[in-house]
Amino acid sequence: MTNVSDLTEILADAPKNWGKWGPDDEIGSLNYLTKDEVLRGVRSVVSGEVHTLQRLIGDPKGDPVFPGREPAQREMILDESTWDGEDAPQFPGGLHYADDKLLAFLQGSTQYDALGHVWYDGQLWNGYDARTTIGGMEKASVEPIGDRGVVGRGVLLDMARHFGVDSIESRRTFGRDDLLECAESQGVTIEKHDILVIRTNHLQRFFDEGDAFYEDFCEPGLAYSPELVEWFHDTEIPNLVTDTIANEVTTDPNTGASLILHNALMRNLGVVFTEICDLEKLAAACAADNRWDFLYTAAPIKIHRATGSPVNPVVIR
Ligand code: UVW
Repeated sequence: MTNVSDLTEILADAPKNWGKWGPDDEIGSLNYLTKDEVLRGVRSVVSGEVHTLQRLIGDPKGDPVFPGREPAQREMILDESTWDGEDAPQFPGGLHYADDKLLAFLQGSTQYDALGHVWYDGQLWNGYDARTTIGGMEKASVEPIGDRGVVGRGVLLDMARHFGVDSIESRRTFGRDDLLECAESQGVTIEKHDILVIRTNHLQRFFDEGDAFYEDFCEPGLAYSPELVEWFHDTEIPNLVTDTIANEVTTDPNTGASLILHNALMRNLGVVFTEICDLEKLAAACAADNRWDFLYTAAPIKIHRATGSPVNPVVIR
């Protein structure tokens, strides 16, 4: 591609939260989720209805992943057929059991990105040197996020419904004003420190289109603008959760750069990203009683030095 602007140039005047929570911070904007914020989330529970947001790993219909990654492969290691052979392990009392293992990209299913997952200019979140990623994340891995857990008031913005479509098409972008208009049309206010959950239902197209889904790949989603980033900064959003593979438009239509918001929000502001969620049942429930806020809870699996890890967020309405 020609005339692609550099992230350094695009984000030259963008705000940063580096140092705000000290020189050793690894959870960024999750620091906003204090005990009071947890209780604010609890107060949004009305009916006790529970929704889980993880997509099935090993879905017989396929697992959507970012180009270059592969879906997880589960391998059966032990099952009843193991005891057909003579070399089968023998246990006192005649115990048999099943075992399996997973070969998986840690970003290849519903997942939390570590804050150090993306960078430019040789620096990660909080200014950590990008060379601390070599061989495993020395800084800003997913482990501290898993350790802390994420609990707060979540708000669902159903952008597909707002745009009057079943699923948002490739490349379509939206910004701050669209989010605010969507919230207004749903009758919900996004408050400071809310966990923002955005539905596009774009991945329906993965299941409908098969391999054609990856042709000229460009997911729809939030597109970079200084106003949008300022809004995230001012509203102190701790966590952006979506049902697309990468939470934002893949290629920015204005600059040609890839995944600008990963850098403007995650690297610079410490906003934690949760991707590839299944929001369909939650969205239907919210639309049915026109209640769009809830208690959001999640904890990615703790993996030492990892760049991200699978998660099954739980929402209580
Ligand atoms: C990339 O950063 C490429 O992808 P994701 O954030 O979706 O894991």
